[in-house]
Amino acid sequence: REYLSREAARSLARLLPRVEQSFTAAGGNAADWAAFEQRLRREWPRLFGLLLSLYGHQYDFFYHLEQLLITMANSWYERPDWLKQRDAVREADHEWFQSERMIGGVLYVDRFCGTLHRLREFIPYFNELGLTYLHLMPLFEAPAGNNDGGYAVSSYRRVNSQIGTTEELAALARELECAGISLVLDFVFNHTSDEHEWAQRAQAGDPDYQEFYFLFSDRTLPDAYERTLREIFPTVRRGSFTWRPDMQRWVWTTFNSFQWDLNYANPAVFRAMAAEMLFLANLGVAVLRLDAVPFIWKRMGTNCENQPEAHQIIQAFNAIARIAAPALLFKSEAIVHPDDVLSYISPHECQLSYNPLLMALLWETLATREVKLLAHSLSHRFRLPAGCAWINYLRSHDDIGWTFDDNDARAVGIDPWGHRQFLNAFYTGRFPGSFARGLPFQENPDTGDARVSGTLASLAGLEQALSNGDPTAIETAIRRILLLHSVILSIGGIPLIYLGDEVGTLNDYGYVNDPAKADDSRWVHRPVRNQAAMDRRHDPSTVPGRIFSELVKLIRLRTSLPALRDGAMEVVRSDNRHVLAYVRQTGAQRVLVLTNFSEYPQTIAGNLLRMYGPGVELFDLVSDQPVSANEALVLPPYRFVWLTPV
Ligand code: OTU
Repeated sequence: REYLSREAARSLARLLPRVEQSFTAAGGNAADWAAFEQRLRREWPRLFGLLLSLYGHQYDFFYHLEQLLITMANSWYERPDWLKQRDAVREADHEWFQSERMIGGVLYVDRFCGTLHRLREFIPYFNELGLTYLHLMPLFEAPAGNNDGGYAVSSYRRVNSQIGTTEELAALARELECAGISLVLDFVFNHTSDEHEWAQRAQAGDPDYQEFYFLFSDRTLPDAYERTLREIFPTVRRGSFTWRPDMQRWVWTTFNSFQWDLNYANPAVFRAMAAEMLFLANLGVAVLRLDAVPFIWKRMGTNCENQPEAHQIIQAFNAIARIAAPALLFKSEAIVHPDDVLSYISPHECQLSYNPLLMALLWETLATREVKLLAHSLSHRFRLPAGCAWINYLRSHDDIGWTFDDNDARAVGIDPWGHRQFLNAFYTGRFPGSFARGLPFQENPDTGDARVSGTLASLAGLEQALSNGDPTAIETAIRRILLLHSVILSIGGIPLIYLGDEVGTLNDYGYVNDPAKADDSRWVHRPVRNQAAMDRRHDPSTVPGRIFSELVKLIRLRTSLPALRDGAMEVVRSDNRHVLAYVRQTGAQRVLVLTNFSEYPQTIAGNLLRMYGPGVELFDLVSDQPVSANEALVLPPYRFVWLTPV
């Protein structure tokens, strides 16, 4: 440790004059440099330690350090003033994202409205929903045809020309900010497309760029790695390597054959991606969604997921952001075992993270009508370190995987393997009595593993109910959709709405006619904008109108309740296996939330309401009704209450 701090100080003393010189030569002023230097001095011991551990054994380590610092200083110099102002505001209020006013939305620009230019017309709609955070799905250059929904990035700087320009994106970021909405974009940093300039230079034989990727001339190493690797997209292609006849090389491709994994053991890759990250930050991005974080470091003999170096790399990016783009936050996208999901979440790594466990278990609870696995898992897995927040979502552009912990399941009497088989059968409509219309995704014949595709509404029973024309079933499906949203709006963290779900968008089976999409069932739940439903959103006699108006009501309720800020949440007893109960409290305000996951009325004893509720005479904010804790409360099918004192 002493050695480390001595070397950190020594290296900074050597580097600072050169970095300052380059900053001044570029035209940077003294005040800006002072701000940069102050943050650099604060973060340097941490950044230096991480980089030394990752790359200190390289003969040219010091060269990479110097280049990295120059990149950071130049990026700070180029950072637009409005972003520097936002940096100052958010550094002073670094828990801004814990507010009860935070509501997220996510959409594909091309599928929602075609272009960035047109997206501006929908800002009033986003405001109507109360959005303060908007994630635009990948919109940069990508190969024509199949590009994994944009997750095969050919340039991190050029917007796909069909969607717009980089200048339009930067202008939109500012316009959104003026409307109170922070822009979220992906940082797809595990891989590039095979059409990225780096990959093309590698294909042309440039050895510097060949070292950006994992290339092998024969099967020796790929075979050795594959002994312990998991297959991510087994129905598209077996194994994790792709043969490139033009190069006579095997390329590491964890996902599709056109997505080349980057080699972060090479400091030049780390540095190049840091530059891309800062470019995105300077466009006005407030939160970067770090795609596929588990995969970024490979180690022979392991599954090459969640390696310690993967954490160090993200922490180093975090330190770089603190120095050169201080307001930038990271959102971890790790859809893995809950322990591993948690391992990425810290103020020094990713401040935000998807909550795949809550997502999967809400669907599990809808299928079983029993809350035991959800309540047990949440009771010991929901709490996060201070300064961090969950992103709670119901659906995303991806599949649903059953990522609960096997021992959590066994603890409540559930056989984990059999249960996953049941859930897949239930949500693909193969289980008798199922209300869901989903599709299997990536069924692996070797392991029996599968995941599920489908929109929220189709999985919650609306598609089946509408096709049967059954009014009771339609009502039930609407109740399920609202119940799920009630949980993500009240449980703690940032709720994230998958745009389209707010008006009950159903599966779109048309993707099978497009050869670039046909073998990826996730396209069933990536429909185009549902304008017809959006037009009916204010008409309470329609299904979209019912969902939209009640959802907006819940959103307004959330934003008016300080007790719902941050993530402090306590699961409490309901003594009813169909009812989830939790308490939210901030300062003096306390809210008790009860949710009935069954299609039958359920009773909660008065003594439990008195024990956990915020008083004896209560008020349910959802139904606008008084509730007395002197008597038992009967929750109608799929109903929920948010109880405050009268
Ligand atoms: C992510 O998902 C994206 O969300 C996907 O849309 C992409 O296809 C993929 O990366 C490649 O860029 O396997 O089924 O936790 O579960 O990162 C989705 C890791 C995925 C993976 C996750 C990945």
